[in-house]
Amino acid sequence: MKEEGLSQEKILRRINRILGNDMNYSSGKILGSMCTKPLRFTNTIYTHHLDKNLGDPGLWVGTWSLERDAIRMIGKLLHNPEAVGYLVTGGTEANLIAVRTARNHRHYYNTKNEIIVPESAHASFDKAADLMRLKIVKVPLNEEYSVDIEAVKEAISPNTICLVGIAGTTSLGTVDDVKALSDLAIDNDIHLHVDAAFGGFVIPFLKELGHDIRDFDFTFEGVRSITIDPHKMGLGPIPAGGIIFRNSEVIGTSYFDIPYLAGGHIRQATIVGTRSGASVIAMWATMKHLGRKGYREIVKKCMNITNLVARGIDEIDGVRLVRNPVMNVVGFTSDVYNIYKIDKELRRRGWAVGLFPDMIRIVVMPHVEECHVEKFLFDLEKITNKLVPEPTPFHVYART
Ligand code: 0PR
Repeated sequence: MKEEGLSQEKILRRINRILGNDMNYSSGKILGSMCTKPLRFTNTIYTHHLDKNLGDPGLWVGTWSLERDAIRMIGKLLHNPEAVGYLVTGGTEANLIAVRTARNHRHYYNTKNEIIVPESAHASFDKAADLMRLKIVKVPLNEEYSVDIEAVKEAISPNTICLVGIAGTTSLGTVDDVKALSDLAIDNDIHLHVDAAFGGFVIPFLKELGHDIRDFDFTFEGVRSITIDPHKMGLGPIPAGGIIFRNSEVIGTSYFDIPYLAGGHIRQATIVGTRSGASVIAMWATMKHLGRKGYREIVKKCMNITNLVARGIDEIDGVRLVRNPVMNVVGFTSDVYNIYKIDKELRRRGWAVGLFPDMIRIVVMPHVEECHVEKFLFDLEKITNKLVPEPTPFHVYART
């Protein structure tokens, strides 16, 4: 930092110049992100409340009451009016809190140490296992890319403290058989956590639109907690993740006492202390404003465009869908071309897709329009026409 500060105009000019290097959602080139542009209304509200800190909720009792109301709204979406929880920094923190709560269960604290997750689980579970020194057991997927229930059954041991099911996997958007997982969790008295970070704001609306998609929420007795992220398909601002518990008893072993706060003594189960009130207020307002109808329309548009992408990929020689999309996530691969080279060529043309070990992922978020997808398919076809057939060195998984 220099002794003398710069003028605001000079700084703004510099910011504009530097941020010119950022990508932006409106370009339509961001095809591999699970975040999107919030509504202008959401942004306006967010920027008005940047000083609100839910780490000390006694000072911000109005904001705090909006958080409880937002959690109630999300709880009802997940068929549980008794739900309790927090809006946190994202899916990673939400999953950390869930695993910690499972670990703290009075029957197994300090004696049991294994969590069972599908192979498709997000890296946040590796982080949780690492931070809490738990053993993470990864269970293979079946032919439809959801977790193999028989394999979960076999993996359960006297040391298991938590089963994880995913509703909207990071790679393909598939939904695990949460009913079967719930039965296993009840039979074995294990915490079942559902990671619906992405699918939580998609599946309920797909159901309302008549899609045949699996249930995943508190309707199943064994589900004790759910991650559902506003800053993905909830159209909330960053940061906004959600961790929702079946009831206050489930979360009861996870509180830390923080007695000295300016707003008075609280109990807190979040990982972070100081926490964005602006995110909570903006998210509450976004849900109130969109209502189920608003979300349904957004999901409908995303699915229409998803179907366009899927059909388009199907029609291009040399590439193929990994599976029919269940929600607005599309995975494709190639038996003819090196997909890492396809990814490289797409990037050269400005497309930001997701590259997984064996496929390329597209997420059709609300900022993706039909015209973007048409341009993308045009480029993809051009690339495949130009590439020399060559197998993908799947063992490499590096940008070539
Ligand atoms: N659970 C699932 C199922 C997820 O897909 C993700 C993130 C998380 C948990 C963790 O959420 P946070 O990132 O909020 O902690 N899924 C995205 C992914 O890894 C995150 C993302 C978002 C990546 C935007 C890229 C991007 O541009 O693909």
